Amino acid sequence: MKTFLNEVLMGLGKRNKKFNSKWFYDYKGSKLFEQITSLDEYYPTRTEKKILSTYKNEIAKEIGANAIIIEPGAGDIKKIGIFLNSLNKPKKYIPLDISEEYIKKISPNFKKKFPNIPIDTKGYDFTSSMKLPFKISSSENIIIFFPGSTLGNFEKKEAVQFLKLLKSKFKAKKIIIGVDLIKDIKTLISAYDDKKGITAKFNKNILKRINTELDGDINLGLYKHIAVFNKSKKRIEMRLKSIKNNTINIRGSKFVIKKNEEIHTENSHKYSIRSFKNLVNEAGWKISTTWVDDKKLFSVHCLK
Ligand code: AVJ
Repeated sequence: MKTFLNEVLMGLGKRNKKFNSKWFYDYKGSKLFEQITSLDEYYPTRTEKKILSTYKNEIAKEIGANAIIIEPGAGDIKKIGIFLNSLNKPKKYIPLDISEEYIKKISPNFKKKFPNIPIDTKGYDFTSSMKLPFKISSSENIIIFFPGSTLGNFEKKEAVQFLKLLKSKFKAKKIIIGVDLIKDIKTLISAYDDKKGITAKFNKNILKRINTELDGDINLGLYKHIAVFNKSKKRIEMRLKSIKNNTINIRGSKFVIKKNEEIHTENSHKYSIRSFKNLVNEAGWKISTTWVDDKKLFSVHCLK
């Protein structure tokens, strides 16, 4: 199994050091991400919410009756509520999150707001090969709700694989998915490098976790948050840049980090409607509807 320890040791052992961005999300990291979503610079969350609310009836029509809605990486569960009351007899809502502690704290709120909709909250890493923590039957109207442009964290190949997996493993009939769009670089970069420094804290949370959970000895003050736009790959990359030569010790393994060396911590791919369509088709899905805001900052799609 790929544990946090294994992946961190592997990631630091590489010439181009990197961590998987899923490790941001312990309880603390999930809280920090919640703060990011209300920053002025971070346009995706509010824009996507607006799209979901403007088109909730059309979305409900796509979803159809008696849906079982599964949300991988559900986080604060704030988006499903936007269109839930527009749905025709939704059967069940299954939010999944890598931080069980966080999602279990969040779900009572949902129960209060929607007492008539059964919710089955699970701590589950949707990128793992572990078997699903719930029973599923392909005769059900299974809908995957995957907002937030979480798909953007995957490399292209992984994104295709994941979309395929939603059919083969999750038995999805349709997918409602949020995808961030390519736009001017300034807007993109400031969304990932905010003035208040919340994104910097979020990025460094991974170092903090290494220290507390893996007995690491990283001096957090020696690392600087940076966000750059990779033009050829059309993605924001977050990195942690060391300002001095230093060493990292983790349970008997020692790593030497040079001044100005960077640890790559996240990719956030941006798409055009066309490049997203190509990706979707490669995975055997078709776009049935696309909804965007008037500034074309963000997109929501129904795949079938
Ligand atoms: C939760 C993956 C959609 O990529 O925009 C926010 C995470 N990272 N700020 C994104 C994130 C830095 C976010 N996703």
